[in-house]
Amino acid sequence: RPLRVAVLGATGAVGQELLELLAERNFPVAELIPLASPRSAGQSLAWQGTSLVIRPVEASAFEGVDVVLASAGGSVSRQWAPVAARAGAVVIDNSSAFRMDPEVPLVVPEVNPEAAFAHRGIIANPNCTTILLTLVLAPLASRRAIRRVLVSTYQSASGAGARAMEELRQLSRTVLDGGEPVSEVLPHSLAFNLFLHNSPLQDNGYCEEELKMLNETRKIMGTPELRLSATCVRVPVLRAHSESVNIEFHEPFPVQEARALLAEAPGVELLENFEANRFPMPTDVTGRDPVAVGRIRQDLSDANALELWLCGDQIRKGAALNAIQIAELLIQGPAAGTGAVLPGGAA
Ligand code: A2P
Ligand code: 11C
Repeated sequence: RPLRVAVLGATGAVGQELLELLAERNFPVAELIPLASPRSAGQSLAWQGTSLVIRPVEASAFEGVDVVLASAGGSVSRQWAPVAARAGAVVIDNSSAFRMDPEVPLVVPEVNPEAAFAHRGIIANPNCTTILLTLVLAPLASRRAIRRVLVSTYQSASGAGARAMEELRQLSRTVLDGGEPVSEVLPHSLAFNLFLHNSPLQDNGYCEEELKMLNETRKIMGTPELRLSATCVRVPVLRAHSESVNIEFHEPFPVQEARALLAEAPGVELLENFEANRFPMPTDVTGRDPVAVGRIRQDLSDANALELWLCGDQIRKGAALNAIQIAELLIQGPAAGTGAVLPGGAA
């Protein structure tokens, strides 16, 4: 049956994409309820040829709601996700609030679909850089166990929200006009610049985003001992994240075999042309679903390691698309007997 769907944070970068994807994917929506802060409440929003009034978040907003797609930040989720779950909705939460809670599944549908069905009202949508990484690690790990991952990220402004994207446009104009760019959204101006990720630094010298990559990758892949070290960087790109990934196995992994696996992997697109020196770029994936991977090569310094490069749309697969795929998975139900879900399978 069609569902009553609330989008919490409907005016944000991810919220807007959620609305677009619900329409584009013909998600079975009986009623769409856009929720945002009191700043936006009362304003109207166009969706599927109708005009919807944005409502403020309050307990009554979740009555009779089947699915809440939440993307309004951690503190809003912490406050309202349990309220919505108690009201009987399934909350798919894009914030980091519940990701490491052992009772909350953390799901990338192509990687650990079966985990979704153990939910108790809240399912966490992973960090964007982590989603993109696991899509590429999982097919390789299914063939040979991973010993260690070293990853550097090149993260777009979209990861910091709609205001950061708008500010990148504005401050780029400021620089071109000879002015001094001053950021009000991020710690530094991103215009013609880059800086280490702006999440809080921990005592061990890593920032929160880097530790999310470690902890969330372990949980999604079901490998609590996985060794992974990340360096996360914010770059002046609008909405797609890139990652340079070094993956060490316990034995050599032939490049051709890895390439063939990734070419077939769900959610992944191989984009590599060594003759033309043409590999994934943020503009190749902007507004698109797959994670593009390329320049898969033998690590010259380690016979057991591969190097590769990937790009994925942070707002789509890194956030909104993954959340909607989780909701679609719940509608399909677990495939009988296996716990896995067949694409397009019926409940
Ligand atoms: P609003 O536009 O009313 O501020 P982004 O990540 O792109 O910055 O978007 C954040 C989203 O979260 C927006 O939709 C924003 O709504 C929403 N939001 C922020 N604070 C709250 C809050 N206290 N209650 C509900 N929604 C909020
Ligand atoms: C970024 N990945 O690009 C972050 C934003 O854990 O959901 C989202 C943080 C998260 O800055």
